[in-house]
Amino acid sequence: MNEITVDSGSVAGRLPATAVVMPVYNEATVVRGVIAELVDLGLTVIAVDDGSRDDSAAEIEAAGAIRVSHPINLGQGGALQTGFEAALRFTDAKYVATFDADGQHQAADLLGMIAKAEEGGYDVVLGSRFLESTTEMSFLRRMILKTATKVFNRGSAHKLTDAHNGLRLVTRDVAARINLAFHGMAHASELEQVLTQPHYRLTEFPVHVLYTEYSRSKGQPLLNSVNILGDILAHRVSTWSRA
Ligand SMILES: Nc1nc2c(ncn2[C@@H]2O[C@H](COP(=O)(O)OP(=O)(O)O)[C@@H](O)[C@H]2O)c(=O)[nH]1
Ligand SMILES: [Mg+2]
Repeated sequence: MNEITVDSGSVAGRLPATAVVMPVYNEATVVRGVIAELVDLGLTVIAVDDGSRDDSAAEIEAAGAIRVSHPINLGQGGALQTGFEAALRFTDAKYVATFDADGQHQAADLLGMIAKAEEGGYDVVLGSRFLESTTEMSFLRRMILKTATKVFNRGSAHKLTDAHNGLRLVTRDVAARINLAFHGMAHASELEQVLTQPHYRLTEFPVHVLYTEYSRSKGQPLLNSVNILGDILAHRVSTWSRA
């Protein structure tokens, strides 16, 4: 039983059981703190160590998460699929969330999303960086993400303001219907497509994503964004050609 109060309201007296699926790849320097904050709030964290070559596995265990490991790197999509399956198998969670391991997401935003799902009876709550303008990012990244979202919305029953956000919350029933076939980064559009089916009660929730020196230094973030756009276009083309 955890009393939680968040900006957007409160989950009256009780935090519903929520499993947080966290894809982890070489995040040893930060992942312990990110997990510990969620565990301290009463959330169950399922961290999927995707063949990390650093000490992520030990850090995950020290932080109190359930660790699931891939012997080789399957990419973020594969890690999320493993995480959804583990959440269903090892917990009785009412909700399953996805949350990045690198400190870019805020625990308070997740609590707000749980509160919103509880109060509104939503099946799917998707984090959005563009509902409120608290997230600072470069002009180029903003343009790429907005373009990717526009392309996504053309074929989607639910119109989103941010079609590629790693902070999401779904009910257990929705989680049970997720079956990602794409393992690499292409899962992003695939997952969002599954989650925006017309019969789902869906809403977005404003989230603040931190672009830190660490998150920027990890890889090629802008190139990632271009890849996302490519993935979404490729997915759309394959959907159209099958229609
Ligand atoms: N399991 C797994 N997680 C990954 C992989 N690549 C990235 N991640 C994780 O996915 C999350 C988001 O990745 P990140 O590189 O920060 O992407 P961005 O913030 O969307 O640009 C982080 O928690 C990473 O540790 C991967 O190959 N496998
Ligand atoms: Mg990141």
